[in-house]
Amino acid sequence: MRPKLSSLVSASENDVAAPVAVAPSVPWEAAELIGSCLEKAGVEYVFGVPGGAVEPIYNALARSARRGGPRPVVARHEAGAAFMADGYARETGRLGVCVTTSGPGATNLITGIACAHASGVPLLAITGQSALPSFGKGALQESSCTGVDIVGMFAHCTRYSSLVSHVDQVETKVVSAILHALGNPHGPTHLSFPVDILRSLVLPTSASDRLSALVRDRPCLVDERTVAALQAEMVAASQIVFFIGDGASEAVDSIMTLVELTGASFITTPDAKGLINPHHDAYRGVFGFGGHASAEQALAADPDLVVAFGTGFGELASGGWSKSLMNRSLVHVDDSEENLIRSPMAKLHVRGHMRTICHKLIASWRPKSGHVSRRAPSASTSASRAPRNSRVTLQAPDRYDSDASPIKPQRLMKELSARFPPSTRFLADAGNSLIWATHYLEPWNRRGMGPRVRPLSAVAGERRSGTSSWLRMALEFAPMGWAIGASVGIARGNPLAPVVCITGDGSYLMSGQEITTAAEEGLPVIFVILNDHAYGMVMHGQRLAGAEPIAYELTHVDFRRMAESMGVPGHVIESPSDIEHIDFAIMLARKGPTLLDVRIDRDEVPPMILRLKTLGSLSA
Ligand SMILES: Cc1ncc(C[n+]2csc(CCOP(=O)(O)OP(=O)(O)O)c2C)c(N)n1
Repeated sequence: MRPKLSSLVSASENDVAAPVAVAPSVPWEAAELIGSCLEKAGVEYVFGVPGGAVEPIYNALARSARRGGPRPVVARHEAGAAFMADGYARETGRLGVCVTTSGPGATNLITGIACAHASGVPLLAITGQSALPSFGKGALQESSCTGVDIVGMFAHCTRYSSLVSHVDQVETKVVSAILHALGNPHGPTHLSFPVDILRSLVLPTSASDRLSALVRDRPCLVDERTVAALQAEMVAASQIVFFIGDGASEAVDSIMTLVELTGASFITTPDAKGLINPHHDAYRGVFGFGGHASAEQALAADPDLVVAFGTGFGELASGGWSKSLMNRSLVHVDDSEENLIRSPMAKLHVRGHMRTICHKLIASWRPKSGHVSRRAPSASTSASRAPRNSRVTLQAPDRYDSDASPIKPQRLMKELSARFPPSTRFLADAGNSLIWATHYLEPWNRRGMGPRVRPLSAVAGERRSGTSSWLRMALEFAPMGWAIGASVGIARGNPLAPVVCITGDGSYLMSGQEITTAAEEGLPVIFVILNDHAYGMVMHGQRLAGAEPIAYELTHVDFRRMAESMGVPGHVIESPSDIEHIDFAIMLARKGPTLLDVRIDRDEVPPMILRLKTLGSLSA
């Protein structure tokens, strides 16, 4: 039976700006109408690559940019545009929008849209089409159902994909696509517009009148009965572990309060590490891919209650669906039905708005007699550079401190953690970057340092999104190059926070051209390339599995010179001492990107055994 949900909080969940577009009383071009709907939905930027079939949209964006409305950000490849829109949406909580021309522009976009689909990121993809009367006649770059069927292709990786075949559909379909993208669960949507439709004149209807309010005011529904059941479980339990997934971002400050009240310890998925303070004394590390033995031990100690917040238990997040996590001690708290159906073995599912659920648990918390709450860690202690959290065990602590040359990737993570300010947004790309960052990156982020500390979103230099994270990754689809585009989108969405993109040389050779978009936009993104002249993850995977050593070597590239040829300053780092010669203050003050070409010790083995086991390359 579907549980009854009640609404506790009517406050809006989004910080979307008030609309400024004014609808004319005379007909206007459909492309203008699209721009006005985007503006009502709080859209500031449209990431994309232009082309003939979307020329009317760029014309509309040019006019909108002049009056301070949505404006284009031009990527170098359409997948990069989708990754930028993805990063922007994750950082701001707003809708990410990307636009491409028909045919190859649209097909280039697909990897980025598929990635957003796998991660549940709210995007709207707009593609062009040749004019309706030309369908079926072999028009240039035709992508209708009689050509390369782009609406059909996107149907498999979006929540809504539609061809707008009449001008009177424009407003309704744009509103539908926006609301589907921002609905529950979030995800990408797609609209394809024939160029003659974009140029057609249309009178606005009332379909988008309520769009701003619908986007802004999200109900905070919870299932009261199961919240009470969880409350009882928590009071009865003597040992509680919280398992935090990346879907728990809006609730994480409240989860930290629950950690203090209940004395629970907590672990995270790799992509939720950025939501918490890794120096918190109740933290036991990352569970899953690239994670820590201490997190596994927290579950192996057989806690009587494991409460999972905001996770779909994907392969890399769940340690390959580990039985130590997915068993009868599990309670799953989530607002996503898609996530909830992934934990059928759980003893309880608590469905609803996670922050509201946590507020209810906090308000009604009555500990057993004799129970002592954990003392909130003090912000001042944490802000000073105390020793690292010894409760989170590292695979190779000696490498973390090693002065050896070439620089160890573990030591590089230590340096990145220490050298950038707490507000920094790190991104880790597919490949070994993701593993090294998951395991070894530990910046001094103050999240969860006691109730008197302002939440992360209120710290100077932070922009309110309710989804702030200091470490982002695309854990589900994991396309190489995601972090490169996404870092541009995050920087565009939050110009006050430094952005550090950790990527591999293989990924950079695939997508590094987007650095020129960062330069054009004047965005302070630091691109850190783990240069091992190899597809390192492939090389180590083959070595660990005893497979044929093949197809991993890459050309030696001097990425600093490559960056300099694009007008971007760069540094080569071969040993830890090279880092001393870099002026980080100057780098951070720069209105534009910087590239660090780090020649790492490529023989260091990242903690990646788990993936090989689930692939069947190693015996379990
Ligand atoms: C688009 C795409 N192609 C292929 C892969 C498979 N893959 C995963 S990691 C990897 C190697 C990445 O090499 P590099 O970017 O140099 O990073 P490293 O592992 O060396 O740090 C490959 C080929 C992928 N994830 N995405």
